[in-house]
Amino acid sequence: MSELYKKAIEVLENNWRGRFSIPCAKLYPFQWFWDSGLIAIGLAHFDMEKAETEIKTLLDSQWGNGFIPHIIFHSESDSYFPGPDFHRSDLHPQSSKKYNSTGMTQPPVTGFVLEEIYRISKDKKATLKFIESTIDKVFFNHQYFYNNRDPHNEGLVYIYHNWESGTDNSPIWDDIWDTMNPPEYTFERRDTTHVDPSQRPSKREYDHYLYIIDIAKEHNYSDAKIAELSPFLVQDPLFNAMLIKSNESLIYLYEKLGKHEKVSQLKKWQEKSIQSFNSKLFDEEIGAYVHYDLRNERPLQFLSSSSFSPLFAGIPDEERANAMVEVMLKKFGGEHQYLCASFDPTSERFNPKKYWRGPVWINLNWMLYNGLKKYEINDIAQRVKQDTIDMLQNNGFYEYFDSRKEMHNNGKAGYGGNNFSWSAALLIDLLE
Ligand code: 9WN
Repeated sequence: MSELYKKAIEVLENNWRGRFSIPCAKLYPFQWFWDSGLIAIGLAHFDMEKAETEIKTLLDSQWGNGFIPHIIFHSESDSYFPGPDFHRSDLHPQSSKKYNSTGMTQPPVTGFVLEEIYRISKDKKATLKFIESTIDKVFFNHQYFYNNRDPHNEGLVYIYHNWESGTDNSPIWDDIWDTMNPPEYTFERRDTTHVDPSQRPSKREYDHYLYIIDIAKEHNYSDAKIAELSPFLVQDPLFNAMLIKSNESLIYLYEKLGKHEKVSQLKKWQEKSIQSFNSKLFDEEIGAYVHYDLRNERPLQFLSSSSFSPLFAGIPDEERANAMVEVMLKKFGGEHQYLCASFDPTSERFNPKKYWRGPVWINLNWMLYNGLKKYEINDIAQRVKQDTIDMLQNNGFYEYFDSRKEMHNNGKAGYGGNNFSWSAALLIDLLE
């Protein structure tokens, strides 16, 4: 076992809180939806019981309507803002009676995480039993999305907040902020006491984030009202690719379990989703997938690492996949760059140090690696893998990394939180 692998295990063990993992001490002291799923993949390699517990705890937070929140506030903590008192998700009539949480969600990774855990397991029979006890909750979550987040019945679900995207202050959202003029809020930021403010979103960006929550709260988090009124209503290629990838895994696992009743519904969703995804979200001019602003009925024509995430879900055909990779290499893959920046490095909105406005994130790299392998684009897949290992090796288990190679000479090119769980978890999976 290499030193790096051992350190990754240490990070995960330190971030374990008995029934779930925190993404990062102080900065993110609770359980987060997509972090939890991705962390479980790493845990499964050395402690299957913890991996299963992680997922069970996450699914235990599910609401009466199938919704799963983006943060589950298991404990009180004054090191994070906004907490449960600001979110007030209890206003929703079907919210969890057991846990405090937010009233927004995150990319639905759980379906494919169950398949990953099954792939990793050395005791398939026992793991299948665990999957049997949890899979219906994941199906219920997908049903929530298709029934409540797809107003035009297109098979594409919307997100109503940038925190639902997981790519929180992507420059893509700038176009939406331009359509809004929220009040100036008075509040105490906590993130900027843990991390250099130049690597985090601005105060004005936070005003927008809080304002969207206030609109949702005013209507007790009613999905119908949010669809009608939220200034942020976006069909996100990353979010929808996660749903499609998870649908595919649920089909595979239900068939394995010999439970065929749910499979026909999943296949119906899947067919419509893939069809609309390819016709509505692919941008011929850009040569990759882009976000669609449903509130203002317009595509948001920007390249980001989300543009390539459909490879992971097998959405483009081979010809399109290969053409997309050419676009990626041209814009993101020069010899002085690590793959893959989170935003188009040739754009004037690119910022190599700031959160989702440019730095490389390990979860998106992990998806890209697996997506490239799926299409047998093996040389680029190997490059993504090696770049990922090098960045972690040179700097530590940071939250995000500078994509410019020259910045990596002194081990200070890791940004955001350190000892970050999914960076460790997905490294473990890459090294296996
Ligand atoms: C808000 C926990 C989360 C990740 C997100 C990442 C960041 C939170 C924040 O941290 O977002 O959800 O406070 O900045 O952007 O992807 O899930 O690691």
